[in-house]
Amino acid sequence: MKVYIDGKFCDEKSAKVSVFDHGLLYGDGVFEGIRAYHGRVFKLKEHIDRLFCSAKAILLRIPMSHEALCEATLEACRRNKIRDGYIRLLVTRGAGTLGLDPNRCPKASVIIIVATIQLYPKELYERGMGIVTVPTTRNLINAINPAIKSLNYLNNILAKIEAHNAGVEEAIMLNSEGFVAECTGDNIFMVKGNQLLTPPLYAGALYGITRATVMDLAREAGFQVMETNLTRYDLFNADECFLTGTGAEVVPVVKIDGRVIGAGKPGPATRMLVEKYHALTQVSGAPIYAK
Ligand code: PXG
Repeated sequence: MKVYIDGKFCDEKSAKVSVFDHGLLYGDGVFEGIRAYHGRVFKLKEHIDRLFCSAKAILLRIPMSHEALCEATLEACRRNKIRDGYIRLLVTRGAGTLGLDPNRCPKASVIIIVATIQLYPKELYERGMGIVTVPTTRNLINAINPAIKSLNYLNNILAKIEAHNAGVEEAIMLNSEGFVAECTGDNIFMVKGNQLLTPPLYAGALYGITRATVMDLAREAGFQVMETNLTRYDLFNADECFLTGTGAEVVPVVKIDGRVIGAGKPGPATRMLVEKYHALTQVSGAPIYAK
């Protein structure tokens, strides 16, 4: 695979960053995880928009325009002859000194890695997954706001380890007030009657692009979609629950902390959204190759 680093493509073996890069030293940077389907990059503009918002929040100047970054992403797919895949785009503060001061990092680095994607097993979508709430809480919004997709994911990684220790793939993270924030790399939703509910951003959720897409699809299908604080009690008593994310798409959840959710199998609203989301990925996105 060819990796884009600061305007050049190099072989993955020689794709290296400096040990003085503040992305490595301090997790000082931002990133995006993007998918390509059928020769198109899904929601490319939305991902680049969010990258710029994350960068703005940490006072990181991305040394490229929005358009140039979209084009570099498409070119990275072309160089790797990708039609379906996963794109990891990151902007680090760049190489500096061993001290914290970001002013000693003259130029941010832009890296684009294109890869194939490791999907959850198909049966997980058919049977649904079990998840648990973990002890590691979400970062405070007045610390590193979780809306920033920063390179510092240790909070989420700890929660992921705790999920694995409990024998499941994903973890529900609560915020410091005890409300549901989201999972380690996915947003969370519950269905109750005709309502589709998900935690608001101020609860410590990421402004998920899959989240926004699924909310639109649900509204079109006649659901009342609301962002509201949720407790574990609300989730336990939901008709249906599912997770959304670029990698996972829409994944049904059938068990939370040992409580069976709804009928214990993926429900009709979830199945409808899995299908509608999948259908949308097949027909929309920024074309990688000229027609
Ligand atoms: N919450 C968090 C904390 C995320 O990192 C999502 C929700 C879903 O957002 P999108 O925009 O993708 O719908 C994410 C993004 C992984 C992995 O390897 C997943 C994400 C990021 C980094 C790695 O599973 N998901």
